[in-house]
Amino acid sequence: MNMTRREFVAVGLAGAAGLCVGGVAGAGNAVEPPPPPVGEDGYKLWLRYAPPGDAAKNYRPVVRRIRVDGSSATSGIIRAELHSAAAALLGGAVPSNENDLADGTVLVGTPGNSALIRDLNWVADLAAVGNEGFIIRSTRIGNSPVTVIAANTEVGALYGTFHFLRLMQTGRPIDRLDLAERPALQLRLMNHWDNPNGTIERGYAGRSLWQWDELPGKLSPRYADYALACASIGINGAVINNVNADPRILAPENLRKVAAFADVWRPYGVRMYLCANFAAPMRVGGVPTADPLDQGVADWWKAKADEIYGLIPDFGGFLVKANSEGQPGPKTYGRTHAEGANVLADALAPHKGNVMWRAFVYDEDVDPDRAKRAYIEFTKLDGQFRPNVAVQVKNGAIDFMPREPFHPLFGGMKQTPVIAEIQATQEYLGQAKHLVYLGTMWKEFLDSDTHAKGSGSTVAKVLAGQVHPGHLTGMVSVTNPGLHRNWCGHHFSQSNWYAFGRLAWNPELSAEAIADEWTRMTFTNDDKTAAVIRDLMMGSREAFVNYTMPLGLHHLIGGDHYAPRPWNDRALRSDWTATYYHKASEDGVGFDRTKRGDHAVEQYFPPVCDLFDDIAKCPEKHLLWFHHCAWDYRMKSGKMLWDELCAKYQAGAEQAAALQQTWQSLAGKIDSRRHQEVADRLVIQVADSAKWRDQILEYFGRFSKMPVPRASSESK
Ligand code: GCW
Repeated sequence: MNMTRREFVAVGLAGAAGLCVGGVAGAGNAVEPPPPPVGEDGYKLWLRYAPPGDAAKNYRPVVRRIRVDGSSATSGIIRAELHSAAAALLGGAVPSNENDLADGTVLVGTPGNSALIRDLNWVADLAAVGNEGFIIRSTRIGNSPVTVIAANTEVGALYGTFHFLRLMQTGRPIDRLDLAERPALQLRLMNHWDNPNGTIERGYAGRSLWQWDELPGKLSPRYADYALACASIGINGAVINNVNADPRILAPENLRKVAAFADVWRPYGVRMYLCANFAAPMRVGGVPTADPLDQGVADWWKAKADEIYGLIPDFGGFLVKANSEGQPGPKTYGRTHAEGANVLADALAPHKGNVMWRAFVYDEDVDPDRAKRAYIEFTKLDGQFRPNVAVQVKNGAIDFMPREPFHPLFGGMKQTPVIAEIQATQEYLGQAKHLVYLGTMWKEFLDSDTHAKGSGSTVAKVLAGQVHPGHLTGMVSVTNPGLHRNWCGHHFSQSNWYAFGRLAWNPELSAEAIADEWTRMTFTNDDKTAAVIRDLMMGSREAFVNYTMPLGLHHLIGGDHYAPRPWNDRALRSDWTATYYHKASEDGVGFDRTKRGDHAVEQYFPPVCDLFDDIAKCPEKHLLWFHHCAWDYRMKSGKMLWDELCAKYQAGAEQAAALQQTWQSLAGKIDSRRHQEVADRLVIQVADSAKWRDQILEYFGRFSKMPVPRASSESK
């Protein structure tokens, strides 16, 4: 079994050796952090373990020995990671201490694999952190001061180890630790939209990581490296194929390939999930129908589930996109989404598998407004799903727009577990060309108050099962890695993978704290430089919104989902055009979803509903999502809507240019290769932001019939 993260180790050790020189030279002295290496390619993500500068001298007495109890593959991974990370961070190898305990030992284990940890008798504390949580404590065993990383399971110990390493990577104190963590959400999954032919739908970082032709015999070292990266941020599963699912993934020969992955990932706690095509009983099984109420269909799914669990005993379950964008589904047979989900759920239930049934449906016959359709369909079915079904809902009601109000199904489904689907791959957010940190966007979503059970019923609390208690909780991300050497295409897109994992573990973390730790781990621990990078990330999504779709505008794009196409009025469906959404005319712009309009606001609980409905109170960031406003509508700033819109676009383009300037100022502060690669993409971003500004304003100007006021910077 290959679980030794060959590439990471190779790169890690090379890095450690290279970085060692600076680290050792500076040992014991207050030294400047070593100069950044010249050519980092981004492969190591946030697991570079660069020496933390001055802080290292405080770490050495705490990390003088390493002792990882247990003989499983997971314990082996913990051991290898702690050793290679500590060597790199501290500038020299740290000996192991497998048989006794010396002062300054870091001890990792579980009550099951470690007598020392059992003897600590932390029964109640360990019970409180559950299966995946951990405790990290500076304590004494006998007379020896030690640091204990304890968990109920080895995967919990792995998460604790990464937490401990993160403290060192970010220069935090480690000498008086007393912390306990457990993940807020159960399902923390990557959703890959990878096709069997190696392409990735909406992928911007090269071809698929999965080498189907070579499997199951040959296992790319990247599979283990990928799992390690996931585990380092608490991600505990991956759906490896596109929701537009090729049914053949369920064919026996392909399942054997899938099982080979699952074997690699198991010790990292990354469980395997698959997207199932609803018509698979027909397309793979030769059953004459896929009607979920047909006994032959139910039997086929049951036998298929049994076959999968025979190969992958800890298989997680199925994700399904049904009756959406041409995919087959239960409605094809006059059945409901609940009936469709339940036939799969029944097949998985004996094995404790789950179904994630997507709410990304927008049948035209449900309602003329695409934003309303999923809510209408799914709230009708609330209570009809089996307990092992979670409805998987995108953060907003349309489709991963740069800014959307939260989807009203959050809080709106009271008896059915709802899990959130967010998108790290930046399909509508500049893809891998623009520097856009999405932590702020996801926090805006998670902190939104649904008022489902009074004030404080935030989306985060809904997801954690604290509003409508249920037993399945989770958040998944349509995700971004591909074969590109740096995994994500843009170095900063890595931060979105990272932020997803951290938020799925703890949705209450702040976007700023996540940006800060990612920056320190990924680029530099130098306080000043880290602060500049963090601040630039924090403003990046708002800048993107400003130069693309401010004030609640959405879907001003065409088929590539990248360039401005506000004039796009022809597509296979009207709700794939831009004009359907912005409704610009001489009398104004925006979609009237109020109580006088199409009543979409009524899908939200009061007072959210009234807030969105009242033009005077509606947050202006959502204004044109909910209101059709005259071009001379008076904004809170006192400006007319048209002038405000122009100002937003101008500010956005200026913010992109400022981002570029700030980045330039970091030359020499981080390694030159990554600096240059980001700089190259910023050239594109700045040019494209100006294009967005000019093309959108030119287009809307045809309706407003007003001139574009001079930008604030021009009027000086
Ligand atoms: O955002 C849209 C994408 C489609 C995608 C669909 C979905 C996989 O443009 O490419 O299909 O959403 O989420 O199902």
